[in-house]
Amino acid sequence: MIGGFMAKDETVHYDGPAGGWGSAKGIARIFAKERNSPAVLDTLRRQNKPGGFMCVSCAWTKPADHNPLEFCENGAKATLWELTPRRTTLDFFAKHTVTELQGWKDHDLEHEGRLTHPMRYDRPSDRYVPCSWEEAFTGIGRELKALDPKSVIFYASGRASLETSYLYALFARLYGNNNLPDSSNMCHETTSVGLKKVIGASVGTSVFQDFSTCDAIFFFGQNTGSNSPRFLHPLQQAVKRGCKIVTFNPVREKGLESMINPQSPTEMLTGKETQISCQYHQVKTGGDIAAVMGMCKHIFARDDEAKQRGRSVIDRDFVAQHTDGLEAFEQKVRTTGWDEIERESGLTRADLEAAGQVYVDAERVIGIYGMGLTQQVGGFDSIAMLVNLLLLKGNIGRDGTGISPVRGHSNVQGQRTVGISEKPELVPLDKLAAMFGFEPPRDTGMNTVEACEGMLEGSVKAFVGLGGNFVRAIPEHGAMEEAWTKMRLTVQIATKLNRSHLINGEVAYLLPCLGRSEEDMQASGPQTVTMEDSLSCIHGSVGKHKPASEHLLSEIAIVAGIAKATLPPNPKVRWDDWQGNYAIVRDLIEETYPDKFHDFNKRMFTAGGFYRGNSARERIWKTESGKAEFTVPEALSAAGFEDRDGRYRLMTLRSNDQFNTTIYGYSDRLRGIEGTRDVLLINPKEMAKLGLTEGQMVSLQTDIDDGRERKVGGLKVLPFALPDGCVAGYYPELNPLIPLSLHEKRSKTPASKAVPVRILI
Ligand SMILES: Nc1nc2c(c(=O)[nH]1)N[C@H]1C(S)=C(S)[C@@H](COP(=O)(O)OP(=O)(O)OC[C@H]3O[C@@H](n4cnc5c(=O)[nH]c(N)nc54)[C@H](O)[C@@H]3O)O[C@H]1N2
Ligand SMILES: Nc1nc2c(c(=O)[nH]1)N[C@H]1C(S)=C(S)[C@@H](COP(=O)(O)OP(=O)(O)OC[C@H]3O[C@@H](n4cnc5c(=O)[nH]c(N)nc54)[C@H](O)[C@@H]3O)O[C@H]1N2
Ligand SMILES: [Mo]
Repeated sequence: MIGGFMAKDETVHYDGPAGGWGSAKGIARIFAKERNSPAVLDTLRRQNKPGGFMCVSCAWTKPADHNPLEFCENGAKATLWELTPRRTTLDFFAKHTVTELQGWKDHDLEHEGRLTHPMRYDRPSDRYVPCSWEEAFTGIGRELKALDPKSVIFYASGRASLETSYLYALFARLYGNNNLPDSSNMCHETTSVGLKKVIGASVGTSVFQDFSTCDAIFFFGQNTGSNSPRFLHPLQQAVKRGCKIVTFNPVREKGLESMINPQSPTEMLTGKETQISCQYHQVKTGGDIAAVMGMCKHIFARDDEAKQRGRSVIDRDFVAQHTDGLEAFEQKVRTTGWDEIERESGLTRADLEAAGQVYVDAERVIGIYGMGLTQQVGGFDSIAMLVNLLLLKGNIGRDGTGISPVRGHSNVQGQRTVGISEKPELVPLDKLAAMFGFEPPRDTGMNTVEACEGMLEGSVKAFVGLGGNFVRAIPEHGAMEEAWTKMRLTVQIATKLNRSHLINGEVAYLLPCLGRSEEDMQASGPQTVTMEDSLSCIHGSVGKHKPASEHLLSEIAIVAGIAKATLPPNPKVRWDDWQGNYAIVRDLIEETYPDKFHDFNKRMFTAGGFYRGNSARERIWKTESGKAEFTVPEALSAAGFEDRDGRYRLMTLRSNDQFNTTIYGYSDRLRGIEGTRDVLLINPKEMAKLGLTEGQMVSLQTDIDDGRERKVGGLKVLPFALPDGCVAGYYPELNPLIPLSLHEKRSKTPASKAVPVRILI
């Protein structure tokens, strides 16, 4: 027995469906644990509805035709976590030294509750001490003015609103750099770079309506049940009307197997579950390129047969009119052997032919993907392969079709849309120059990996974090923590205490801000903020809850405060006006991006959000060739390293009880793993090969020979249904194992889903 569930096939396995009573219990547990007040329930009732407050958890869309309660287990947990009555007060900081707190677990740090006062790190006493906002802004401004702007990083973690993000990016450029890495750099940067290259648009092309008309959905490496649970509703409806869902994932994720809709009394009472995937393929991690190659082989074979009957499986008209490069791709598919495909994907020819046949039979197809594809050395090729597959039958730019990456943080896509980018070519700099009367920097800024490299070599001197937990989320944890303390200045804008606040530069500030669910009162009255969801719809969000402390400022007020203390006066740059009325900031966004944001203030409460448009959806291909591009992958494996005896491919996973580095608890309910996160998941066959027994403690060591030892110990062996040669554990605990050099080739997204490791017994 593990965690109350019978082990099945000798592997840890939860037999219940996603959703159902399990999710209701998950919410109740956090409600009790955080001792939230009943007023919080009102916030939940308004969650993700027009005029309400937009969830701080995932970026899944907020449909116009919403459920009576449009939130999921994890969205509720995120809200309850933000609205906790607990406070990390000045007393707490007086009691504990920073060095002592470094020994605390991620869960315990955040569980202390909301930060209440602006603070500065006092090195002699090794404690955070209170400081006034004025002191903080003046102190930060003084430091920034003394530094070379090129040596300063302005990170953002994907949660801050469009208004804050626009001003934050503007501040960095007025100050003098494009060093604007975003959590997206660790996440969907492969998408931004990859889709831009092959279809000329950096975000997905599907809209919500497409899920009501598609005939098949192919799912690659996205864990809907835990990471975007509200998405299970349209999936369940799709299945009920006959849509086929085919999943590729090394892990049998519960949400993609079956669900009970917690919004349906009948389903809850009868326990009737819907099977979600009609085929579930446990592809080897890094094996998706090969898997899609196999499907394409089948499609070409069916097309050859159809030709003899004067027909065609491939949409030749679409291919001729809209695409480039089919010939080279087709040749690659035809010359790649099934033996290679089976070896690299870990799947059989029969499996891949069955998946390919679903594609052949479907008129309208959507391709979904998440971190399973993006966080690989060959992530670009994996995404490009999925696009190849879709292009064969014109499945982009038509109703019921599309490529649909599922984004992470609630506004991570929007942050990029309004200028948080290290890539100046993606930002209308000339327009900014004219609007604000300055010469913006034109050189490319640093992304996350480059910022880390800069810290390691000492060229990066300061870090400003707009949310997030950078030091904990990045690869190369050990060396990075050491390098971090060598910086001159670190500034963290945050709601709760986390590990990144405990590894400080010489001068360090911790600035507490309002959460999105809280009322944001400014000179012109209560404010609205906006965000962009995964399907490119923009929504207004109004926080109504009483702020956690009277000393909190909004993120915009903090950015404005730092900016005013740092920059010389400029009559076109009116921080006080902007801070006093966010509608003026929305006007600036509209002026900068008129195509996407026309009538922004008028449209922001449109039910279901307003769509900001996507050229590829209109079949306008803003690529180098002017067409959608077929791509020949560089290699069949996305892992980017050779298999060797004793070497395993490690995936770092999220549990159902966390939001990134925020650990709500120790229950990965949907995988049946309870009570600990320090685990090594491995299949029974590999366990037998190594002579491992369940519960045995082992260490993992990175199997890369670059002169640096990376090891994590104290991991409990749990038998788990994974493909041979693959092992798994949790992020962020295993981040010390990920070398900074192991990243996607084009986008530099850290390759957190295939790290070469050895198991030390
Ligand atoms: N509750 C909750 N919600 C979240 C988050 C959270 O931590 N908790 N995080 C948010 C953020 S920032 C993001 S980016 C998203 C992340 O959401 P996802 O994109 O779902 O990311 P992960 O859970 O890291 O991994 C996704 C899946 O990839 C699979 N996988 C691993 N390797 C491979 C492979 O080689 N091929 C294939 N096909 N699959 C593979 C894993 O088994 C896992 O099921 O979720 C967002 N939503
Ligand atoms: N090994 C491995 N590493 C990974 C990943 C992986 O799958 N495997 N995933 C990567 C991905 S996809 C991502 S997106 C990154 C996540 O990296 P980050 O976005 O940097 O990390 P989070 O854990 O989301 O940040 C949590 C902190 O944000 C702060 N916070 C919460 N709400 C607010 C708010 O409203 N305002 C402000 N200012 N602060 C707030 C709180 O202080 C909280 O402690 O991690 C990446 N790292
Ligand atoms: Mo993410």
